[in-house]
Amino acid sequence: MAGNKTFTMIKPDAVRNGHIGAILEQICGAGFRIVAMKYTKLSAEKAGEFYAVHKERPFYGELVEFMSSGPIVSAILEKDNAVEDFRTLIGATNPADAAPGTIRAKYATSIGENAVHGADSDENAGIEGNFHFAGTEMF
Ligand code: 3AN
Repeated sequence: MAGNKTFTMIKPDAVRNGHIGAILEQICGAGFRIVAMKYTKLSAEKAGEFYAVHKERPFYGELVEFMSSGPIVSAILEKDNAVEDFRTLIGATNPADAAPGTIRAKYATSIGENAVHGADSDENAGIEGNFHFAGTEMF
């Protein structure tokens, strides 16, 4: 059965462009409940660790540099079928392919700077949520 939690980050581009409020409104309006949330900045080391699965990809260096370039909002969200429903809400990785109305269609500027992250499986949602919130009380 699909799990009821996912992990997200509002990425540095969306924070810089002033979209935190609009993105959180869209997330909550779609029925997600915030279980944990923080405004923080990843070091290059931490960003590299978070995206270690992409280490061999040609864009890894660029991705790490971008994700550590400014503050982010990270959060754990709760909803039935959370991972899949959140991926639908954010849209395709490349904003040019993202369905109209999705968060990436509205706020992403490129495939690399694509406004939000959403975990791609229940297993990764757990790993990523722990990476950012281990030891944090959940509400
Ligand atoms: P998603 O975030 O939609 O799951 P992934 O897992 O394929 O996409 O990629 C992780 C992150 O790597 C993306 N959110 C994006 O920021 C970056 N990325 C993916 N593909 C490219 C690319 N071709 N060029 C630059 N950055 C990319």
